[in-house]
Amino acid sequence: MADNLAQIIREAVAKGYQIEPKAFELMRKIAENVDLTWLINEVIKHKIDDKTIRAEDLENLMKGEKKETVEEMVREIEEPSNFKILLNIDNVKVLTGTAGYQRLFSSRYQKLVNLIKKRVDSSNLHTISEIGGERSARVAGLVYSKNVRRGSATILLEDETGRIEATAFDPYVVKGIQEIPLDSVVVATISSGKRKTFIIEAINLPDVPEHIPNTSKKKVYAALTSDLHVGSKFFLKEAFQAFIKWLNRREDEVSVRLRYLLICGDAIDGVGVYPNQDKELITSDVTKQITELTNLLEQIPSHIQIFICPGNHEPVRQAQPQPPISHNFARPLTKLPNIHLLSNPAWLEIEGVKILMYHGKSLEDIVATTPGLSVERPALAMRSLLKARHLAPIYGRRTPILPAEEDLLVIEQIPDIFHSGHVHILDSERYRGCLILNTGTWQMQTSYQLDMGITPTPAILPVVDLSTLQVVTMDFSKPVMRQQDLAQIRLQ
Ligand code: D5M
Ligand code: FE
Ligand code: ZN
Repeated sequence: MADNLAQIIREAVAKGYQIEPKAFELMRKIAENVDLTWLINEVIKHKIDDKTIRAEDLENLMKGEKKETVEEMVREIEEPSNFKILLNIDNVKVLTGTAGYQRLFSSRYQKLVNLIKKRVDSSNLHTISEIGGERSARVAGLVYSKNVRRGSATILLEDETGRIEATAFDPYVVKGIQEIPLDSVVVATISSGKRKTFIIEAINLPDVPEHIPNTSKKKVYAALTSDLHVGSKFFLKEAFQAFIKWLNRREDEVSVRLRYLLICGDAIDGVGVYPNQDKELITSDVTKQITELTNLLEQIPSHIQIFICPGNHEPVRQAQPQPPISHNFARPLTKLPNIHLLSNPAWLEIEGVKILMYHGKSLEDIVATTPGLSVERPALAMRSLLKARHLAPIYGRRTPILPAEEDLLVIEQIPDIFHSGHVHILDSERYRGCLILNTGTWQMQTSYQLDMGITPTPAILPVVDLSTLQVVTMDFSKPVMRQQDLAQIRLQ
């Protein structure tokens, strides 16, 4: 037995583990009665970062406090996956021209007013045509324009009965107006001022109510990511492969219990997306880029369900909502049974957790027009979208919006997780029970981003425990390319 003990200890040390003296004592005592090889292997399997074997580890296992062995965990994860695709937009009735946009905005207004009516006491909600009496009136309207000055802010508000120009002087209300995206629907309390002017006494976005998020009954993890940019010279292939290897090794609880991978747009780099992009592409053939993406994703264990929505680099219509990548391009991907191609945006329910995926193009417009917001904190810009209950409220800037019968960019339900990318900076926030995650990128800084002053946070993967909505981040940024290698690529 003593020989056996010495052998077991040697093996554990060779694997990089230290054995605490108390643990050593305990092992000596129990060596006669317990299968020590099994026990130590089990302890090691349950360890993630900790490299010390302690007496408690052994005791807990023997007491059966660590109820599950890895085999049990694996059995559990082999249960069928549990997800529903709640909204996948691939057939929109497209309209044209001004009339098309009028229909779209009317749909937006109706949907948001219905949401507002559920949220606030709507008994005294008036139309714009009814404003002007002695008393102040509450109206729901679309912010057509706004002009924020020092000490006051004027907005032009529109509903189906007309338009009204009204001004706020209260500093709190003026600040509120600064944060309201153009073309969003608000509830404003308006009173009459002197000489046929109107005063805004209060103004609010529809917002989401505080809610207790849905969570999974089982302990399962979902990896949320975006912006791989496969095909770009700046795609960090080695780092992404390190992620795939980690998934396959299944050495820790997170990788064992990881059942879902969400890719929120820009999976490939596409072509003709920004000036001189071709100089930064490994291949300017989109089909080859998709094949390369497929080659990577097929190495992911097949029990992991993969959901992919398009971004502004995919070969699909740019006007939002965007359909899933078409079969023409996606054929290699569709051969993998665990891959699900979704629209942008898309709604999912995974293990009971409601997830909104939206690539995030409109974040550029939100950041550009809202004082205090910046690309460094994309989760705060995402919070503005949640408050507006709309994924791309601002019309006519950098986010192309499709004229359609129905506005499918309204955030009609309350997500438990709101997932975006595009900005290439990992960031998260909690807002009223909702986990907001902007999931960064696997692409190093491009020359374009260098010019724009955008410093990405590549190859850091957030993984969400769906039973608690807690996030752990896995850092695959090493091995990354050295800066001098990058400089060389830029020079080419
Ligand atoms: O976007 C990567 C990053 O570059 C993201 O932070 C937005 C920014 N970006 C992209 N396009 C533009 C334009 N046209 N103006 C300003 N900033 C932009 P990606 O979609 O991966 O190229
Ligand atoms: Fe991107
Ligand atoms: Zn993008």
